[in-house]
Amino acid sequence: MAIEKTYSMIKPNAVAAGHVGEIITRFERSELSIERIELAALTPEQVKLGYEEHEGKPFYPPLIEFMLSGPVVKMVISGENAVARCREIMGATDPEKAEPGTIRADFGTSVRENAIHGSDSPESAAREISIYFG
Ligand code: DAT
Ligand code: MG
Repeated sequence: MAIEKTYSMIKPNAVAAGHVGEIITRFERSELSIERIELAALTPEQVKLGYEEHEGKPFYPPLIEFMLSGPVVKMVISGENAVARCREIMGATDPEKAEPGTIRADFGTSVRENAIHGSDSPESAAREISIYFG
């Protein structure tokens, strides 16, 4: 199995609600490692580039606005199959469809405000680490 890196970020709703510690604990208790972590306000340029694939979709403008509504916690997470494993720990995009015990099931409040982001491939991870960490 491949050792990979993935990009993850705790979204503004979960930071504002005070769930950062609990979310980080889930990664610390997993076999994955947090390599890098930083609380930051994103720039409009970062968010637009990060979500470029969704430009033109109806949910895109409110998504950009939401991601700029408060600070996020940016992370680089590494380990075996980190991309897929991180997405398992996160749960499905829609918190109502996410497996019980996943981060999105427990801390997501809507499809948009689903508490956490995780890259969808090693290529996206490399791109997103460069966008968000520079
Ligand atoms: P994921 O974050 O699981 O990779 P995605 O890449 O399809 O999901 O979408 C990116 C984000 O956009 C997602 O985390 C929340 C928002 N989003 C996606 N579909 C949505 C929808 N139908 N309504 C509102 N927001 C949506
Ligand atoms: Mg995605």
